Amino acid sequence: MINDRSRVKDVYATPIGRDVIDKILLQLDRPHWIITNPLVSNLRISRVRKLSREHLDDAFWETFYWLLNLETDQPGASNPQPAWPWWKEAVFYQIYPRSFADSNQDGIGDINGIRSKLDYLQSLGVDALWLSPIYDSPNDDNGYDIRDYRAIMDEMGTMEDFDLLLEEVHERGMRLIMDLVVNHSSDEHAWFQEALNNPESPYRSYYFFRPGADGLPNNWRSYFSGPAWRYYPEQDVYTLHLFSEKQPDLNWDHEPMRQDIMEMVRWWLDKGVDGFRLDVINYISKREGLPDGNDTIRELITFGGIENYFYGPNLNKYLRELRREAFDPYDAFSVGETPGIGLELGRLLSGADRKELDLVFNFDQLEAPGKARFDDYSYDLNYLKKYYIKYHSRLSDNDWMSIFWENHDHPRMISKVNPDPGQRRLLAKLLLVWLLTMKGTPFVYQGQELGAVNQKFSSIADMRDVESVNLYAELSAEQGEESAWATVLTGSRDHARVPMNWDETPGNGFSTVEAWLPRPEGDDGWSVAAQEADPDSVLADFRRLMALRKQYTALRRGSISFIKEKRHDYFAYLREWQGEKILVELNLSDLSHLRSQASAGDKLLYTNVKPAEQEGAGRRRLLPYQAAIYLCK
Ligand code: ISL
Ligand code: CA
Repeated sequence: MINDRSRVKDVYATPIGRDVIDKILLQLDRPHWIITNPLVSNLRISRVRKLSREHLDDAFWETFYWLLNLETDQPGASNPQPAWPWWKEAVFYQIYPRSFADSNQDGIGDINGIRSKLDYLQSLGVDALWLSPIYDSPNDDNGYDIRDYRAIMDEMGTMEDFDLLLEEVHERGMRLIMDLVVNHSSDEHAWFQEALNNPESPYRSYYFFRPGADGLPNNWRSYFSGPAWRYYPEQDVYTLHLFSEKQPDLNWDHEPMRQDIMEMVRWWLDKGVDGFRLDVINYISKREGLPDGNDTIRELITFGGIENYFYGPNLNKYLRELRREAFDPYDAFSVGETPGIGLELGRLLSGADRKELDLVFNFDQLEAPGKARFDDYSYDLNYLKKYYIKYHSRLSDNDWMSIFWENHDHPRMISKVNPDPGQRRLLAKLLLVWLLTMKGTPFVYQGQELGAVNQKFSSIADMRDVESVNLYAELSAEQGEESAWATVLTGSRDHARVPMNWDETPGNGFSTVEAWLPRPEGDDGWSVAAQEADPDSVLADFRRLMALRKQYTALRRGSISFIKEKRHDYFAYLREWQGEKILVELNLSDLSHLRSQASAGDKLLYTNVKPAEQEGAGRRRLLPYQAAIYLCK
């Protein structure tokens, strides 16, 4: 047990303590040894408390101790016989169905649209598709608010369409995973409607209802602005919603609710889907009594209340139950979306011996130290490099990581790193080399294979995302419209949600009518059609890289070791598997750098620069944003 008598090193030895301290160091961009040097690591916590009295009050320490003592397990150090389930060698491709392809010209992407593009998806070489939600939904959060878990959203098509899709995906040798959104449902779900309108309903316990008379039940904040509680005047009750007010949180402590969810999961697995991506799955277990969030923590990370649910007391138990009762009997795959989870907790949630999830999405790499999604800054790839080096220094054979930096919730990476159009092609290719040769399971987000960038939205009227719309309203009231717009434009999730760019016709081959979220003009030449016709396109290289990944086992299974780690703007690693050895070299900047590692006999398998450019620069130089892959002799 961690208490006042513990030392700093004892705290750092707990998985939660290590993740929290690492996160703070990361935010402050400070090195490890600040904590691990003997002077600091031997300090007693009582002493640290005294020293930090001005900033951290008793309530903070109480909460911190509670958190630290929640998890007494340690991530497994090794696994004598690592297995090779399909998902470790697969490349996943995420489809945002609303924006992928519109088959019936109503401006909204749909299931038959996806079916019409299966040949394209197969031609990419990807092994599995992940569909963002297509269930019946009032679309307050684009389907992440589910009204009926066993029905298809009208705009998406029918269940027959879905069954055909699944069949056709399987026929092509690919797999299909669905999005499982069970931290919350829609307020229009039958369970919620019954619970709200009938206090005696058994469904009351499916959610978090609190009497209205007492005022706001706690100080937790919603991720989509305002308090995490919605007040219903007619019924005089509050309900908890960590996301939009139309997304009430489900109460996982209530067993019948869990049983219903598991039955629903089995229902989909019976249909033959291959697994799920589990939306904000680490938020499902809330601390008993739903106590107030600590003020200091709220000031530090703005998400007031998060310490009460980001790794709640029963999380591991519920995940094991879900796996045992639903996933395992079908040998189904699971990847958890786990915002706020660091390295060690991620290992506890996905270690092979843990029987919880297969993989997690860790978000630590998505923003630079001290930055958040809505901050305007350029992302330094040296940070991404540091992140992977650190990860691989801690992971064992018991662990496996997901590799990604884009999805439907984040602006495009190319724009964050370097929005200069002149560098787009090179940078897009460099990022794809990285994504597809790093050790782990890559997740490609639609458009990434084209080098998609952020959109030139001109006003909030162009945007649809509930988060952007609410944030704009909140910020305009506080700081005026101009500054509110600048902020929203920087971090909006709509950048990644505009329709796929299929061709150069008006509507970009997505739809002939105006799309639900129109794509601003000015991206000619970057469509699928244009890139299919260009052997030097990002798309062409995406396919080349996928082929290399298939050809060389080292790129999928191989160990990873890093070369010249300290060298700024340079990232290189070796992947090795049973004598096959592959070297990857990346120039992280838009300047030339000396090449260090490739020796004369190494065979160049891929590079993103033209041979003539290379000749001109000399063999030993890495050109700006150059990426190269060698088969070593
Ligand atoms: O965008 C965020 C809030 O500021 C992220 O924290 C995001 O909400 C978080 O990663 C959870 O995302 C998932 O659940 C949300 C949904 O809106 C996102 O699209 C989904 O990916 C609620 O279901
Ligand atoms: Ca449609």
